[in-house]
Amino acid sequence: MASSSLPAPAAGRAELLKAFDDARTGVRGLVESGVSSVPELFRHADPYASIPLAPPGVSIPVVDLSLPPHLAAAAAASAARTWGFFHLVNHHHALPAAAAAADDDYPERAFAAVRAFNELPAHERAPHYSRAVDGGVNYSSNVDLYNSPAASWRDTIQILLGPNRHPDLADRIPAACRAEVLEWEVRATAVARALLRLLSQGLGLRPEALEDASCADGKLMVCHYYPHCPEPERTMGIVPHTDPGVLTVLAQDGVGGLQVKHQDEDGKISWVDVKPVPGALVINVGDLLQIMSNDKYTSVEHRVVMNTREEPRVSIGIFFSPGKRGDSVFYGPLPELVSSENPPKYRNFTMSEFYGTFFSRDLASKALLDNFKLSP
Ligand SMILES: O=C(O)CCC(=O)C(=O)O
Repeated sequence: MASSSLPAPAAGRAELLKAFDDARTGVRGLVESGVSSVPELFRHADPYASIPLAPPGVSIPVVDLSLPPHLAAAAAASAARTWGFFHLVNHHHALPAAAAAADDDYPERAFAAVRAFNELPAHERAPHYSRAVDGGVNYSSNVDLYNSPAASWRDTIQILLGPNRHPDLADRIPAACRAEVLEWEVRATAVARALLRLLSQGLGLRPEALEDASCADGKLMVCHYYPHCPEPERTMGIVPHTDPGVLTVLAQDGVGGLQVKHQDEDGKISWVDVKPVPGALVINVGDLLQIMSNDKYTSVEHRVVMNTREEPRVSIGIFFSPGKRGDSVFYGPLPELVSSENPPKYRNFTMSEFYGTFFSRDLASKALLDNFKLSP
């Protein structure tokens, strides 16, 4: 009997993942091919099904960069301690006056450019598709595609902006969004520096303490594109996770979907919608800042849920982390913050150990901090 008359054996998950990756067009490519349901590879069992959504009206705190620095520092420190997340308004105050006045079309111009790249015809996107990190830029779907139990509904351009910026970095960024994402980098970096000064002050340190520890020099930009999803309740945009770095500066367009896990004063845990606020950036504390602050600041789980809107969603995050790397540079709780009354809660480690641990897990594992925790 001819073997072609037998039903084809069901392809295994590994083969299906490879076939998806080999198509080189991401989740957007699935949508272009007309899928009307979420393929099995992308189906998630909600690990947090028992955690309710917070009632409307509950939202992350707001920090206003136009306030006098001591008030802004107090507000940022309080938000970093209690929520690990906040909206930052009047962020143009971080820019030199001339730049702030010149053009306030950002980050919207960067969103439009990232959307334009993702909506190029498949044959124009595919040559950029790669998981290789050595050139400093890659466009792919799900950084943890081969490590996670279920893939998520998003495609991403990753750009390693520092340290050790590739000399040809700009040329490697897709032309459709090159100028705009690099302009956004300048603005977001000024914001991160201003916040690091406020957060240092909030710890009772010199304003320069976190910048001197090179915390604005490591920069990874992620430009996420979440295509419209035919069955939003079956998948996720990004699974619950904490960010590994020091500080994340995130710009989101008006579509929404980001949620933060929050425990209120009565101990009740819920998912809180981070509704888009025009003109505001979303800022969050990463695992490294929780460690460096010896648990004074909190790195909090967040996720992106899909919604029924027809439009795709775009967000652009920059993860700031220490730029000083190498086997003789150690990080841990800042020495100024530990004493015999307040002993260190974490051991010291190098950045290569830290990121080696981060990349060996799937994004959703929550135990990154536990690898560095000292027993009480
Ligand atoms: O797209 C978003 O709003 C969040 C992205 C995010 O959490 C991440 O890139 O780690």
